[in-house]
Amino acid sequence: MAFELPSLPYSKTALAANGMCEETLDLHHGRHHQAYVTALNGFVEKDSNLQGKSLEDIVKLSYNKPDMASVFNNAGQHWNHILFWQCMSPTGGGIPGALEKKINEDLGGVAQFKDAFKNAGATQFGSGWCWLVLGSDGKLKVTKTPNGSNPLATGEGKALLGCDVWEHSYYLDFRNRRPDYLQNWVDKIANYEFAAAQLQKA
Ligand code: MN3
Repeated sequence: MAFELPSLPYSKTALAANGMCEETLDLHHGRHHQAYVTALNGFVEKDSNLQGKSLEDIVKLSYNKPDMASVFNNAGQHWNHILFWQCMSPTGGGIPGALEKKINEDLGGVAQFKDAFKNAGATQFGSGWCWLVLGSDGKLKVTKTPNGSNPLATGEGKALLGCDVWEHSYYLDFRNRRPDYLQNWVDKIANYEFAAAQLQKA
């Protein structure tokens, strides 16, 4: 069973008013994410050890294995983008009470969380991701990973929210201004309802 590109949970124009234009979503979903899925399926086709494995299993078994770097990059990026589409919403930006309380307890407040998240994304040198993670100690933390890596692979915890800081994610809307993309993302695009639901399920 080949891996498939999931549909976006909103239309390609749905985030335009919030700072992510149709062309960004069209290219990012239809070209970039599709390319990771196609490449991953190509690797699975050629390697019987990968056949029948879940995406999560492939991410974990290929992590930090030099001879599986290409498999990991594409599997990680498929996993990351499946999450990323759900982490955005046309009605984003509002933080549900239960999540806000947890952010206040573990991260010192919403402003501190947003600063830490923006800083993680802005200081990820080159391509990568920044995350809001529920650690194994039960506390929220903000982390970053390079390229296609993620908290599932590193074992840092359960990802509640992930933001793509590869240039293809923001260049059409914000040019080279990654900090502005991140500010806009945490204020207007981030789907904290989804993050709260992930926290609830954990
Ligand atoms: Mn991307």
